[in-house]
Parts: sequence; structure tokens; C-alpha cells
Amino acid sequence: MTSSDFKQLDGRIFPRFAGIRTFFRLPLLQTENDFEKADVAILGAPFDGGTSFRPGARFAPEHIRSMSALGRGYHPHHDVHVFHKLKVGDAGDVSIVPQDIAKTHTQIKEHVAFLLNHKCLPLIVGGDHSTTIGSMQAVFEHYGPMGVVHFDAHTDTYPPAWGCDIHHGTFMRLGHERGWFRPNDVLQIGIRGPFSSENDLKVPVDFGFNVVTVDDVRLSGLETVKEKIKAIGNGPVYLSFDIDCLDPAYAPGTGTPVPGGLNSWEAFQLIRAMAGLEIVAADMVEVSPPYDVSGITSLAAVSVLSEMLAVIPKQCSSYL
Ligand SMILES: [Mn+2]
Repeated sequence: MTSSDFKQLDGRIFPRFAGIRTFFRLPLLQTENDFEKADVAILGAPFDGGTSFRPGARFAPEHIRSMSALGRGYHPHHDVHVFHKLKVGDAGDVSIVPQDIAKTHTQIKEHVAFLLNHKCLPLIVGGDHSTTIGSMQAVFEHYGPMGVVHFDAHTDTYPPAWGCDIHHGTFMRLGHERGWFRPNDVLQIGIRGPFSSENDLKVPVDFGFNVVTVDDVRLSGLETVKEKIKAIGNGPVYLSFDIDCLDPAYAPGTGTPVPGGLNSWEAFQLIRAMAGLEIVAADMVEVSPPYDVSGITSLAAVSVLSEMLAVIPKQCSSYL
């Protein structure tokens, strides 16, 4: 496997259960030249020091790499073969600091900045949702204020906990406080209760975010939500996907599961509606393999990553 061709290992020539695991059986990006050539880099951020309940997301990049041996490149809905159209590679993992959230976020920020400076779109596999803070900071410093499509059971606009301003439920509040967003272009999808108080829903609305609950998705219909996605304005967009937006029946292996979520198919449909948006970075977070069952959560994550990759090509050449 070399990075010169950016091709997946062929499962009909080299069985999918064999070989050294990389994301989607793609080449490992190692040299300066590899990063110069690549369009998209899939980067692991194996950190779970921001979790408030179940840990384990530090093992997600490893498990998602392994499960992504089942990932294929042709996407029938968009009629695109992602790995023919784009040069995609595995950028390895960020060397995070297990005991230090601030140092970890700096490390993630620097890795993501490196990718952006090489015109390489970052697709980050966390890690808990605090890892998004490092990635978003790099995106903000590179592009300025961004729109956000945020799939999650939780709004992640929560206050400090245990005297710590930063944990895995705060990145949307911190981003708002730091001026990273175009608030009218922020969409949160999959939100559901029960909540600690009415503030849980009031705070993001007061920030100007458009909050779409699972009730909204089911009662108003997917088309209504797709229209909200398509209404996001011009400019850079960050796509952040917390696997707990899915119902625990589809994604049990996560830090803070909440019943009554989206099913996998609904999430795929909504990501498909993002084709045409100026996606500049994306992440997949909160998979916790120790709580997974038969790898179904990691498998759902692989499918979401495939959907993400398929909406990148429509925009990639215009801004990279
Ligand atoms: Mn989250």
C-alpha cells in the first residue's frame, strides 16, 4: 500500500479481514508530499478526558479503523465514487495527552491546522465531543466564522461542571462565546430530553441557533429538516456528528445514550441534504467501543463517514 495512488486495498484481491488497519483501507499519509497531494485526511483524535459519564471514546479511532474495512467508495445516491474523485488518506492519530484537556486541544488544533495549510480537508474521528474544540479553533483561525450542522442528542451548550469550563458538553457554548459561528447558520439536529431544566433548550435558542428536536424530525418530516439544511448560507460549514444523535438501538456504544433518537437511515438522508454546502471540516465523535455491542456503533460511524465523504466532492474543488 502506497500513498501514490490513493486507492483502497481491493477486498477481492486482499481479504477485508486481513492487512494492517487504516481508515477505509486507504494509504497512510506520512510524508510532506502525501499531505500536499491529498484532498481529504481522516485523522484520529483518541481522547475521552472530557466525558461526564461513560468513558471509552479514546478507543474509537482504533475500532472505527477496523470496522471501516467494510467501507466502500461508490455512493449510489450521489452517483459518485468518492475514492476515485478525491485523494483520501489516513492521517494517523493525534498524539493526545490523556490527563490534560488543554494540551490535547492544542495538539488537535495544530494537527488540523497542518491539514488545512496543506489544502487537505480534515475529517476527524474522536474522541469525545470536547475534541471538536481543538478542531473548530483551527477551522476558525483558518476560515473565520463558520456555519455548523451539529447532530447530537444534546445541545452541548452546557455550563461548566466540577469547576471546569471545558468538558464534552460545552463546545457549542464555547464556540458561541469565542465568536466562531455565524449564529443564524447553526443547526442542531436530533436534540431530545428529558433535560435538567428548561434552560437546556432556551440557551441555544437565545444564542440564535436553530434547534431541531427528534419530535420536529418525526412530526414535521424529513423534508422540512432538509430545507433547513439547504437554507444554510454561503461560507464555510463545519459538520459535527455525535453518534448519540442516533437511538441507542442503533448506537449503544456511546458516552451518554438517550433513547428516542434518529435511526441510521434518517441521519443518512439528512447528511445527503448537505451536498452543495461549503463543508470545510467534519468530525465523528462519542463512539465508545467498550460499551458497543458486536461493533454496531462503530459500523454506524463508518456509514456516517461514508455519507460525509460523499457530500464533500460537490464542493471540494471549489475551495481546496
Ligand atoms: Mn455532543
